[in-house]
Amino acid sequence: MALTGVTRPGHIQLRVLDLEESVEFYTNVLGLVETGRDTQGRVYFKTFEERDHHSFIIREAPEAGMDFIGFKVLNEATLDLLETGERVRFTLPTGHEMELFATKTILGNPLGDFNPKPYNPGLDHGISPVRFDHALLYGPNVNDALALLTDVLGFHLTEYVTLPETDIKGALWLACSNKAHDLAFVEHPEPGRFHHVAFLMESWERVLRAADIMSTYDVTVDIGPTRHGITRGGTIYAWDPSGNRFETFQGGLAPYPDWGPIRWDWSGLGEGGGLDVAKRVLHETFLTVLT
Ligand code: M3P
Ligand code: FE
Repeated sequence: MALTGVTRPGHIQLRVLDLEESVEFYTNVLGLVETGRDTQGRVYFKTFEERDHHSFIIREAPEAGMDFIGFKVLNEATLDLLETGERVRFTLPTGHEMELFATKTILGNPLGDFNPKPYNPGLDHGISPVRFDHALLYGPNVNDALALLTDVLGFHLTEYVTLPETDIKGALWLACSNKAHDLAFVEHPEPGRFHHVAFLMESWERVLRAADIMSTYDVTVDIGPTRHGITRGGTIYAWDPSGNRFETFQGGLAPYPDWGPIRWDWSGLGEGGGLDVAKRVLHETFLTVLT
């Protein structure tokens, strides 16, 4: 498919409780590269491989969670079509702030873009994911968010879970590309809650290496290493020092928009292995531990 309109996740900004502790964590454990700080005290990061100036931003605040998520649109003309101005920021029906942008400073990466080698020692610093991949958000009105994201912004629904004893969609996986998802939601009474930010790993071996690194640095792990039935991605869920969950994610389905969504019911999410193929339980933390 041609990527037009909204093309991909671009960045996410999280709140952390202690800035320097978090900079140390995201630099040395995750292996992200710090690319700048601004006058508001925010710290910007990219993965080693990413080209844009930043994909991950943190700021210090009394409570952890997500400030906003940004998606890249193809070009300025797309922004004009969708709204107006250089950046479009709006609140989703779930209470989350989303912004669209067309351009960002490009730093490139140390592998270069001419006859690049596949390897550089920088790739081995910490977990060192390939890129910021997706996020899972919790809030009310996920079906209104679904309508907005599909009807206006061109996302397609790849998988969903129906709430117990109903046909009502209570969890959604949405893509603006042919990834298993670029953004996901779970219905929740409190608006604007954050479940996790996911970083793409190059391989299952790199996910297992991430588990070794988590053990080395005493990172608290939530689930995994295992595979999600939903998306089929290999995964670990773990927490940063502020309690924000992050995921090291790999592989998974690459659905075309014409496939139509895969349907799961509530037992499929739990005993059916939707969340955890190996254990086949609905881990309590999945529904209750949020920032
Ligand atoms: C994901 C994710 C679940 C499947 C999730 C797949 C939670 O990549 O967003 O964590 O059932
Ligand atoms: Fe995920």
